[in-house]
Amino acid sequence: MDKILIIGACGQLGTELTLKLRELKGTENVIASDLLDEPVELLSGGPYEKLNILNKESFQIILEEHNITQVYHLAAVLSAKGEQNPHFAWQLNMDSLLTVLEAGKDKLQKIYWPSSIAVFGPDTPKENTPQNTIMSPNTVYGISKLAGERWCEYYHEKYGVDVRSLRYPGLIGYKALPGGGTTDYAVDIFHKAIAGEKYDCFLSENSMLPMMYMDDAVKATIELMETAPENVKVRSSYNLSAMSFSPKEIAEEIKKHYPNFEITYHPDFRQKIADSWPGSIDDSAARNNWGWQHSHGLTELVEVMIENLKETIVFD
Ligand code: VAH
Repeated sequence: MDKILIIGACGQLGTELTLKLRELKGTENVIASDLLDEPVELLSGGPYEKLNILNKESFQIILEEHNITQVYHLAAVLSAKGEQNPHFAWQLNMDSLLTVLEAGKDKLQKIYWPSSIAVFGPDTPKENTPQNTIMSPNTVYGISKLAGERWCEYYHEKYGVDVRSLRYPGLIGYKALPGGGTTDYAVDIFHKAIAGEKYDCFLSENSMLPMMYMDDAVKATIELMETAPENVKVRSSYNLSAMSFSPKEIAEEIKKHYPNFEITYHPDFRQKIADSWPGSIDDSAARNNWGWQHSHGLTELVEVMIENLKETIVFD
């Protein structure tokens, strides 16, 4: 029986991945962990451990106490926050990954670690960005994710560690808020529109970025982790894609539901980050190697987000 530890379980992706894994594997077999004293409400129905993954001893104790066989290591400082605290972002993103990879040598059967389209940079081909191409990230987050991909492939080839990874686009869900990313506008915009408020976007209207509905990201993650090892032909990290849109395009789609919704654009420091990333991604390797298929495009995304958020947000 798999015993899974999720590090960073209370984050935007972690919350949803924990819920889905508990549904599939049994609540008691999925231990959530994060820096908080108590888990977020949505995760309060299952086992939780307070964990600072930079504390190696605490991590080892949890592995032993729960007989953990798999780790999903999601804790990281994202792109925008990383630029405000570069050295800490590098320390957390890198030291924690190496701690988990070391455990993969003799204690863990499988490891999942998320990468990002942030590994690409200004010199990368912008459209239909290939799996293997020029990678010149110019954010600490992107640099740490590129270095992390190299470490993952190194530990697999040198020590046989079964570590698997996906280069996520911007992730959009309604169960948990994002924290410190450049694509967070694509979640914020729904909360404003549904509350009847104007949204002031921190990116310019034509900033085209790869995006994905959270359920698709969770599905891809679990499918990658569950597929047979021989199907995992990329041990750095797989490109993953569903759709691309600009702030103007998602605003237009939202206006089909909220005709009076207004958006303004005041780009801030995150515009330079967004400009360094691709506009669209070629994920044919994931589709060919382990059968990846996305299910939500922009129309379906807007419908499902509004359907679920309007129950919880009061319209002014
Ligand atoms: C960020 N949401 O904005 C993350 C993600 C592709 C973007 O890695 O930093």
